[in-house]
Amino acid sequence: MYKSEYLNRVYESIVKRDPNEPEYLQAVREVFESLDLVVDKHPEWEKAGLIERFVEPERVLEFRVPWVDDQGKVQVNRGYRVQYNSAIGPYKGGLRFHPSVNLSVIKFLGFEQTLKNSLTTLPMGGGKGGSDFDPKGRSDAEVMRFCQSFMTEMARHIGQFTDVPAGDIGVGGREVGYLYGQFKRIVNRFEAGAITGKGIPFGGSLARTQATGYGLCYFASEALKKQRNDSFAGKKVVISGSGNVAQYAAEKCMQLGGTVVAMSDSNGYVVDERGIDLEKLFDIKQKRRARIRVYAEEVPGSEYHEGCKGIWGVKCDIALPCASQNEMDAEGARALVANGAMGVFEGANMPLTPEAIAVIQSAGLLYAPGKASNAGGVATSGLEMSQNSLRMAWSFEEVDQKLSGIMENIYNACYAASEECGCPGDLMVGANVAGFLKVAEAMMAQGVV
Ligand code: NDP
Ligand code: 2IT
Repeated sequence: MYKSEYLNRVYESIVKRDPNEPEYLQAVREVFESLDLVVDKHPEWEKAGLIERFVEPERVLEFRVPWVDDQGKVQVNRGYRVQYNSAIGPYKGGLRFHPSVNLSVIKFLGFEQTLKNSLTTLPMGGGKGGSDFDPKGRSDAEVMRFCQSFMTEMARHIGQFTDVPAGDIGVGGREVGYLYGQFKRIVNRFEAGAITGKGIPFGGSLARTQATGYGLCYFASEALKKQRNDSFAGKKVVISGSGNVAQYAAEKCMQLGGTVVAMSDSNGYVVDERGIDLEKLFDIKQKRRARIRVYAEEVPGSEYHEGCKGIWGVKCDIALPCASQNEMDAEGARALVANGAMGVFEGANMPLTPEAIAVIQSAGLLYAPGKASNAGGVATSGLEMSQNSLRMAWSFEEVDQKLSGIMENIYNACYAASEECGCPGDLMVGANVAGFLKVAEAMMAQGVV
């Protein structure tokens, strides 16, 4: 499969060991394809067992999360924390609460996070966690009891110098607040740097809420400018999802002169050719926690379509998949190409199947992998940790400016690595190689650990 015998051997060994982890194997395969271009230049890696160590998480925690629902019935969920790699800093990465969560999903996310965090230029290792708990339809009190139970176990494994969780799907400001409250109570310390995405009054950073979506648009703007001499101005944009990342990607897109014509949730999508009314969307999603269908019921001229995948058939110039893994397959990618789109930038983690990536890249569209283009969220989490250590709070503008600089640096690092690998503009290769080289250098320097 790969030119490198070493990579073939390592890949076979993980398939043998974890055959039932499709998402994890998918993420590894993509990165190995890129490493195949550089591994020959580093014979020292094989001797040091570097890649074998890299594909094995440092620690995997799996635990019971018992809690009592509003009817007084005991519920039991499964919790995870994968402490993936600490070569360049404490484990760092979000928590996902969604019924689809399993070990394969958390391992793929931890693996991607390690390379992403390396790209941010900040000193953060990689980790990810979560639970198969479904917050949908649960009362605030149930969500609080669940978070408290989850943290009662997780508290012993995290800390500002050890492992720093944050949000992801199903974990936003409300959940982080409950998690932090229970953590503080258990450790009897105000250790703000142990969790990021906190509320502003208790150590959160301004612009963290916006950071992933804004950062995605800053990254896309760099690619448009440098590779197409173009910008968001006048572009039609389709954004999947309508959660944290999608909402602020939409806001920044509009500020940059784009028109967001469609957005979705896990039930369906809305099309509004005049541009999505963000005030309405924020009200529906942030305040009412309602379905996106309500948008079409309340905004004349917009349409609702059941099912998510059809969203890629909505004509646009730029697509920003911001919902979940494997949400765009080859058929979706072909629809975008047929409609003349110019670029796809991932806000979600691994939203394109490998077949979809092949369709997009071979048609010559701009393509950026999530580990580069969605890194603004965790980068701003890193800035939150810095502020917590300094016991200071920076202004929104200061954080936003730093975020924009970081995204520009990530783009430049990915582009430079793509050139060095002989495929200029292949930002997937660039992100994988640039992210890995730094982790590899740190692991080599630290010996066999
Ligand atoms: P949210 O929970 O805020 O929103 C998730 C959105 O995606 C919702 O609209 C949800 O719809 C939809 N969705 C979730 N699962 C599926 C699915 N299986 N099929 C279709 N739609 C789905 O999460 P975020 O916005 O924070 O996260 C979105 C993506 O961005 C994830 O891939 C996450 O890993 C990634 N990411 C998040 C970062 C962050 O800082 N939050 C940073 C970097 C990446 P519904 O409400 O119906 O479930
Ligand atoms: O996938 C991601 O980068 C996140 N969910 C954000 C992680 C973080 O620690 O801010």
